[in-house]
Amino acid sequence: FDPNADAKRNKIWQLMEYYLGPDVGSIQRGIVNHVEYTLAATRFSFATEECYRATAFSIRDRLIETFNDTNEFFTAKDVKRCYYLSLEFLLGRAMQNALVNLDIEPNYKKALADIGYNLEELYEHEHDPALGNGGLGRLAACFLDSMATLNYAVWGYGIRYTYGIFEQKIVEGRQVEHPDYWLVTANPWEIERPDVTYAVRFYGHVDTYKDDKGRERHRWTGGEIVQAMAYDNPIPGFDTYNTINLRLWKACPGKEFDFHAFNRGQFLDAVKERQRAEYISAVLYPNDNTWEGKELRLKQQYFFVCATIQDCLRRFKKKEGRSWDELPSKVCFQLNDTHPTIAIPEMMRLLIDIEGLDWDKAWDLTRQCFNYTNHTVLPEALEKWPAHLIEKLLPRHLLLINDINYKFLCEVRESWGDVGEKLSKMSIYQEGYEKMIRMANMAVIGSNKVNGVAAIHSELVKKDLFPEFVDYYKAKGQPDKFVNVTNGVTPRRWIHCANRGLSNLFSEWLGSDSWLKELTMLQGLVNHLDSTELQKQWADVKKQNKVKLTKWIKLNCDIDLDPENMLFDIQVKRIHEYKRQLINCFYIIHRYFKLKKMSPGDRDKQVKRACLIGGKAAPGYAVAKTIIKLCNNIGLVLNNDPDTSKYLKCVFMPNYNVSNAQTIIPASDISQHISTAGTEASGTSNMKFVMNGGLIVGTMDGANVEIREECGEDTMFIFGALEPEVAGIREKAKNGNYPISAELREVMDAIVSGKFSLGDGEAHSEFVGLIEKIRNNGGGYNGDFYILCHDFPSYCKANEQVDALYKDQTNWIKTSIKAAASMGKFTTDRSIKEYGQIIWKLEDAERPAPDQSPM
Ligand code: NBG
Repeated sequence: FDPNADAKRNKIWQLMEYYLGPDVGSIQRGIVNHVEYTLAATRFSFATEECYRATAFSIRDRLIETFNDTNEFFTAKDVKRCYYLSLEFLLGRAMQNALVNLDIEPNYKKALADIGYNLEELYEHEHDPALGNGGLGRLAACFLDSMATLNYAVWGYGIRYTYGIFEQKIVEGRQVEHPDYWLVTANPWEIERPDVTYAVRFYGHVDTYKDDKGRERHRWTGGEIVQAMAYDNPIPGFDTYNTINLRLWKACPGKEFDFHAFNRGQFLDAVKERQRAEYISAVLYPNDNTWEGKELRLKQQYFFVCATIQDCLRRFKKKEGRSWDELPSKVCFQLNDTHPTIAIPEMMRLLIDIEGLDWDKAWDLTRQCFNYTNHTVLPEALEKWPAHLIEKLLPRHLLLINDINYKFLCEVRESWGDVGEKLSKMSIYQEGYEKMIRMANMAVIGSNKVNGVAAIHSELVKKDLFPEFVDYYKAKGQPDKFVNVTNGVTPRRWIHCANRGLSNLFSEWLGSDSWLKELTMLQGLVNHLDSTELQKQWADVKKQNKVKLTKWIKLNCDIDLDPENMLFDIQVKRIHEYKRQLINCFYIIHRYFKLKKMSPGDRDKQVKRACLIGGKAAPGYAVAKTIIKLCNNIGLVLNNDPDTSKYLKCVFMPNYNVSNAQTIIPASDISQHISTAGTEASGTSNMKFVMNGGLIVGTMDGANVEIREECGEDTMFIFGALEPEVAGIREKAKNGNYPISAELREVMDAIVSGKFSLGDGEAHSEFVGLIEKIRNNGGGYNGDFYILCHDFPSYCKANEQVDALYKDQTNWIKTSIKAAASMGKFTTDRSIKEYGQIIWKLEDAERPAPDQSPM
């Protein structure tokens, strides 16, 4: 107790002149001070790049104020906290988002204009932080925005990779990967915390010993120690004073130093050895929806999880007189896919070996604290680590996993008897030549709730992945262990930042900008559906966005589009066979052939289309890379054909990432979400497109199903087999019963004949390989696992329906408005509320408005 605390606080207040003011003058002072004192540039002349950095620092100052106060408030109220553990956070640029959420964008704009800088230009100076692959990482980023906005005491935890997802360049139609050294210009948004570090051990061995109470205990020693250092990234909420945190760990050399090596004169070698620690957090693995069993990846997983759980338990213990029984009411963890699942045995290790709890107590607490989100049912994405690798890298954890598994299987046997096959499916171990550890099984066994990310997906998780677990927990009185939380996206970034024209239109027609926090309010727009004024404004906004994208494409691809007259048809997402960019390519070729066969007069009656495709292929995914090459070659043929290029163009847009998405998505008339039914867990860009007035061509998969429910079937162009039909279609195909339409045959023949190979022998043999794999060669099983041939005819029909509706512009616009206005469900605010209520059981922890007066 400090009797002078109040006086001290008062004094500090006076010194600091209270909080930073939101007025133009205070903003300018902040920026110019950073130019001089942080950048050591001269305040009388600084470049735009310097202005960007100084502005970023000045915004960070404000974020730090709200971040500190929020945290102090959480601690004082001792609220329950949730920690979102993810190997990926695909944040996108921070500046505009921070200004919007802090509600000072207009004043920053004025402040900068007044000293000769343009705020929008500064936005473009920011390097896109891209610590994620695709939907899974972007979802985590949207979630952070909503967690802060909803005043939940949640923090994100992950890795501060030195290299984010690679930058994709297209050279001669092929993907070339460039390393994304995003920290090269330093990152003005993060707060380095050299004082927040934890030791993380790898390898070594486990001793057993008896403690003073005679209990058998384990001690993990030896091996290597690396240090995890924290970097904090403040995440401001929208329309609230709360700011939460994304804490990312960087791997650093351990604190101990081998003085023997030093004395032996091997100083440089010893330093080199230590430096290797940094390798752990060096690079994000560039796979989306596929698992790669690399030791370094497992090291990354354990590295960040070990530091995170230590950090969270330390925070829990900070309050005096805590009992461990309180843990589940104060702490919970959300596992973003199985990637951080090693956190479960790590928690057990810390509770048992370090805190001295007994096994059953530790397990009881652990099971109550963890929850697991599944993001895919694709078998190639399910993580399985060889038991011997875990044993080598994390010997203590292997013992704990054995205990967890043994005790769990005993429990099952107790309830069900010796049900051999079921037991082997529920076991953490997959037996065989090489024993494997199934991370998904461990996540289910160690979690309180398990959720999928869209209604159809959550059903498949229960039906196809974990049916035995579902039965078992039902019998044990936990029928609600498996739940659904449909994904969403944040309207702050994906409407207000990405499409200011549309945002202004919404606010004007709805009478306020409250829709940004209550997205269902968009429904109010439907009352004005017949207003020609609204329709005109709507069309204008779309036109402007198409013009902007046209410029981007001219700049990046040197291709001219006609934004006035062409329908913009967009498919942007990771390149993956299940996402079926190939069926899109087939249709584009088919459309081209149809145009070629028409008379010029008939051509003129057709809807003009620009088919825009973008996305990265995992560097090791050969088929995906061939698909990129094919897209590019189709573009070369079509765009240079004087007969048709006015009517149909095809562009592969390079380096699809968050900031490019913010330009691309608002410009769509239609977008393609055409995965084989049952393969896309949710999809989230589908939501962004519709909110921005684009219509969906899609299959009954992932969140498309729920979008259709909300917006109405008349707003979507749905085609293809339904999920329950897919297995039967594959079975029939195996038996040779698999027709291919004449239209598709023509397309395939053309590809095989070399029409799109452009004299490149290597490309040609790759293309032929693609086609032969899916084409039925004389009955028997064909390799069309994603049933492109089956879905192609209905896909063509869906595309014809697009043209028909587009020709009726008034109806098109009304449909587009109706669809966008019906997207209220798909905000992450709704998703996070569901997590908060159903899974985390969190209270609202809104901090009061800051008191500007001294005490
Ligand atoms: C992806 C799914 C998407 C889904 C995102 C976010 C993985 C493993 N899964 O459909 O493919 O939208 O997760 O839930 O990346």
